[in-house]
Amino acid sequence: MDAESERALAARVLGGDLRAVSRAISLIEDGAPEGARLVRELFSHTGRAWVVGVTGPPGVGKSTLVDRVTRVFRSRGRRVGIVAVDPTSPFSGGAVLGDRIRMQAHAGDEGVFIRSMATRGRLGGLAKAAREAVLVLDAAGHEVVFLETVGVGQAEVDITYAADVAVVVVAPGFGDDVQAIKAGILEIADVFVVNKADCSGAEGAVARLEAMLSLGEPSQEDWRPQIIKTQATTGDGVNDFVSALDRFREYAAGDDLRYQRRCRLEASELRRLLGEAFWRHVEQLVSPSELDKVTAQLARRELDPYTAVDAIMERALAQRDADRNS
Ligand SMILES: Nc1nc2c(ncn2[C@@H]2O[C@H](COP(=O)(O)OP(=O)(O)OP(=O)(O)O)[C@@H](O)[C@H]2O)c(=O)[nH]1
Ligand SMILES: [Mg+2]
Repeated sequence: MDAESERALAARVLGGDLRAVSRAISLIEDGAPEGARLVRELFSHTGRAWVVGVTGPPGVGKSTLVDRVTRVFRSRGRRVGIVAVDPTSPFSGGAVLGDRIRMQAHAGDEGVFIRSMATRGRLGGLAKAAREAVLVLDAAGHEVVFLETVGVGQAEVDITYAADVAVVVVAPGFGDDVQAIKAGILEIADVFVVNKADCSGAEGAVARLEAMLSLGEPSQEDWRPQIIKTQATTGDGVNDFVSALDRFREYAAGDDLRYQRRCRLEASELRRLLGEAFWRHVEQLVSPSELDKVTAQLARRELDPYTAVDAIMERALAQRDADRNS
């Protein structure tokens, strides 16, 4: 793809063309340089979407809930984007089918864009791809973007970093419900949902969450995470959930919290991109066999890792100076 067609694609994304959005996300998912250049084109047009991170154990009803909430935002005339990460988790094989059913529910509605992203064994790259997919949806004019992840590992915590509000969903009897959530996720939650309120044990799950919350540090000093009970299949409690989201949005705007969180996200993105860029630079400079030699020296304790890093850094910087002067 040449620069001109990339700019054309970016322009179509900005115009809200959903096929262009789909193509752009594919390029990003492939990790192609075109994806990075697209982000460059689009970035200044982003930052308007309200990003709702929804995470929780497999099968608790996250997709069903997002679907319900999407209907509410559609009735308010908002364009909604949904990025569902790891639908092929080994814990819930049927989820891709579920996503397909859900896409049918909004079929023909140009105001809803749904995209699933599989891990395909590259967790590190997934947080980046998900974050950039959100940027594309944002640039295309989606006012609300849901970022659904299965909350089982550190990668999901990282992904939730890209959200303006973090929602954790649990359900009674699901892998010990509350215990199944990774500790780090409890701390980032702004709103809790106990879904499947029709199933026995929902009250118990609420009580266990309350107990856990009283022990841990809240995500914000003066925001006590709310616990909402829902039955996503019927829509019961969904309005309460939307109200909780609205309240948090107001709170976050007033407190400049949204801006602070974005600073935190951009700081970590910047660090990650710098690391990647520096590593690419090193790879051009130091051959794989040389790196193998260093690795072997480290393993044999002939060299310590800090000295190794210093030496490589110095070489990279010296090379840059030499390139400049030539
Ligand atoms: N009884 C009951 N079942 C529900 C409720 N909400 C969702 N389900 C069912 O739970 C199953 C899983 O729902 P999903 O929405 O796919 O759950 P998920 O958390 O997105 O699942 P993964 O993405 O695979 O982790 C489906 O069969 C839903 O119909 C509810 O409130 N009550
Ligand atoms: Mg799902």
